[in-house]
Order: sequence, then structure tokens, then C-alpha cells
Amino acid sequence: MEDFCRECPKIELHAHLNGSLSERTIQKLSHLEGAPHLYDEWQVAINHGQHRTLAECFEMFKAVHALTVTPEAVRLATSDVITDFEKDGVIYLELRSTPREVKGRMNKEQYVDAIIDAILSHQGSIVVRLLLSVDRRQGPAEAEHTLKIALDARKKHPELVVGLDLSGDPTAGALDLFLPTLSKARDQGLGVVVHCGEVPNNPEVMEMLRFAPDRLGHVTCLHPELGGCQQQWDALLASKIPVEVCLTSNLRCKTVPTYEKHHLRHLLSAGHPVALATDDKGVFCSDLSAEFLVAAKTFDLSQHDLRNLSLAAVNFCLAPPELKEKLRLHFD
Ligand code: 6MZ
Repeated sequence: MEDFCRECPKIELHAHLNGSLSERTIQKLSHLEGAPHLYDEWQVAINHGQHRTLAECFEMFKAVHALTVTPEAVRLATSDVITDFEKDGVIYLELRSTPREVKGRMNKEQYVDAIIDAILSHQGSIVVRLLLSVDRRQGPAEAEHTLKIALDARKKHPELVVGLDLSGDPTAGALDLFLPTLSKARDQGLGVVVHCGEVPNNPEVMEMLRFAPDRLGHVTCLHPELGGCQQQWDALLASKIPVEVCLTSNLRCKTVPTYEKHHLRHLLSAGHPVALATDDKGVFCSDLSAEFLVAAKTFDLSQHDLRNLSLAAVNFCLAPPELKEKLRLHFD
């Protein structure tokens, strides 16, 4: 089963760039920055993907952000992450990242250009697409700036920049602040994906479902057994919006108590569209094959079930029909 999970073609739809850096990449970046102590600090902080609260997970991102501070570092990080996913059998990757400015070293446009540069210069067969993330800790003006960067980048690389993501600390900000920007993105033909219900928040969840993004991330606290309520869960199932499921991330952030109690069980039994994803493979010490294996072991899935799950994720890619057709051929 382990070999099957690795060899099965996979579609990764929920991966944050800075959360996805491997130990080797962190080591290279700390050398590049001339600051080996940053690698040591990261090693102590990561402690092999130990379980920590969601708030502590967000502290981890600071340790990584201290290393991706120049266009050169961002290029290296992106290039390594793409290679990691390709080695893991991922044939299509939607990578997302929050444009970041580092005073005196790079602005947000240069940050995004560096990612695009790395994607374009990657030699391999994996197809990579980019979404820009709006961080909930930001305000509406910054969200608008991110949308502008996405639209400008799409003008230059129409196939490559495919959407906007709303992510960041789920206890910060309010959906209302960002809905105008997300609506504009949709009107401009960008895909919109939204982190939903990582912490219990009934009014916001219902508002997100009404907004109907292309995909929802996590939906952790919607089921009545996980801090949600029947009304929310029923609304999710009725919406048929595909869910990006991040098993290990949810477990390690302690938003689900065990794999067995993960809401994937209920999503599968309802036949709801789902795509397994890593979220932050570096921070949670996982990869997509490992997520497949956990799903198989926990929910008693056969190789046939896993193949179908992986193939179904093609339907939810922010990609044109011709590309989806090409991806499906890998499964034959
Ligand atoms: C919400 C998350 C996240 O954008 O700097 N991020 N947002 N929930 C999660 N679940 C654990 N994991 C990552 O990658 C890191 C950023 O992605 C978001 C956070 O805003 C984090 O700072 P980038 O490439």
C-alpha cells in the first residue's frame, strides 16, 4: 500500500509555499542567508512535526519566513518544493503563497516574480499553477494589492496564475473585510479558494457557503462532533463545494483529536467531493503519499478507492478542460 500511495499519480491542491519547505531546503536557505543559527532554531521549533496548537503553528511560519527574505531565496524555496512534490508522484500542483515585502530586500511584486521564475524554469513534467494568498491578519487594502499583483501577473503569464486564496490565522480578521476583493477576483475570472471553519464560527461559515468559492480548505469545525452543528454540515453537503482535506495538518494543529475522528469519514460516507492535500508538508513533516496512506489505513480504503479519489481531484483543479483531460490520461 505504501508503494502504491507513492506511485499513484496525485493532484496537490492545497500547499502553502513557506509551509512546504523540507529540512534540506531550510538548511540551504540558512547557508544562503549566512545565518546557520536560523537552521538550528528551526530544528528546535519543528521538533519533527510535533502536535501543537493552531496558534503555535502560526509561530512556526515566522521561523521559515526569516529565511525566504530575498528573491533568490524565494526562487530556491519554490524550486525545491516543486521538485519535492514531483518526486512524491504529484503530477499537478497548485501552490499558494502570500506576497511578502521584506524592507530593503524585496517588495511583494518581486516576491511573486521570483516564484513565477522558479515555476517557469523548473525542468520536469509536473504542471504547476499559482494562487496568491490573502492573509486574514491583513486589511482590505492589502487584499486589494494582492488581487492587483495577481491580475498583473496573470497578464504576463495567463496560464500560470489561477486564483486567490483566503488563509492565515482563522481567529484573526473577518470574512466581510475580504468578500469584496474575493468577488472582484471571481468577476475577473480568477478561481477563489477559502479556508473554512478551522475554528468554530457559525455565522462566518454560513456566509462562506453562500459565497460559494471554487473550493473550501479544511472545513474542520463544521460537523456537530467537531464543534459545528447539523445546519452547517447539511449546508456544506448541499453546496457540493469540493473540500481540500488536510488530515495530518488538522491532527498536528489539534483541531481534530485523532485521525479516526477526522470529518473525512463523514465526507466520504456522504459522497462529498474531496481532495487529499498536505497544507504545510514541511511544518507537519508529511507528504501527499503519506496522507494517502493515512486515509487508506484509517478509513479502510482500497487501492481502487485511492485511485478514484486521486482521479476525482482532477475535476477540482483550477485548470481548463484540455489540461484536465491530459491529467486524466495519467490514470489510465
Ligand atoms: C490557515 C495557513 C495554514 O503564504 O508564506 N497558512 N493559513 N491555516 C493553515 N493551517 C495550518 N497553513 C499555512 O505560507 C505560509 C502562510 O500560509 C498560511 C499562513 O498565512 C502562513 O503564514 P506562505 O507561502
